[in-house]
Amino acid sequence: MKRECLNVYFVMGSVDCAGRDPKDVLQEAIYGGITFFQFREKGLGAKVGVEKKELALKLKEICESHAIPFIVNDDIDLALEVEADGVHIGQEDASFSEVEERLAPEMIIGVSCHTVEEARAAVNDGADYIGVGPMYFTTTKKDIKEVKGPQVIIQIRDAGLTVPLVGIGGISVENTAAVLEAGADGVAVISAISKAESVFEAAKEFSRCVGEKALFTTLSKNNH
Ligand code: TZP
Ligand code: MG
Repeated sequence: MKRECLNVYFVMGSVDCAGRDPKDVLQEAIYGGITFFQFREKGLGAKVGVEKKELALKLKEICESHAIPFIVNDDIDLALEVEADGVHIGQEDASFSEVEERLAPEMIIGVSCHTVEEARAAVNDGADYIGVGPMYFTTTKKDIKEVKGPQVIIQIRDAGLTVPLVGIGGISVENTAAVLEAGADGVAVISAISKAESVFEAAKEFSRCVGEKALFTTLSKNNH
């Protein structure tokens, strides 16, 4: 996969939308410039069964009509049923080999990593991209591991791992530059977009931030 796809990776489920319709939230985020989407239907009040599948299908349709990849968090059955573009798994979810075996070969597999060792293992397994965090404190995920900060991304890059990578956890427009400067290709964001007063403006701001960084990197490469 192209690493630019990961520039602004929006992650969301119905409970993250501050009472708004997730379809509207996703649509606005797409208009604002997100580049990747993960359906993460988790937490208190999250939809299950048929309702979860119906929502997944609607969100997938919105993504599809804007050529935004649609990834399902930790639910291989659902990903297959709705013909998602891929699956995202955490360290406590199904094993990489099980996921790989069940998915079609072209489907994307993303893995959450917290350390250099986990990142190396994910790369050896064949992960298409990794999500690294939590970068900063967050209340969105209840069982977060120790806050790592952008430092862990620096360590992963220093270890020679060039895998497409996003930082996740407590990411805001203000701290995006630090995450990118550490070596991330993009940022994965839930609440700073899904709960923003204007989802459109928030997504647009992230998109501008990541775009500026990309431009700066290209210019400095060309000057050296
Ligand atoms: N994985 C690590 S932190 C996190 C996930 C899913 C939550 C990120 O949410 P927010 O609102 O962007 O901090
Ligand atoms: Mg998980």
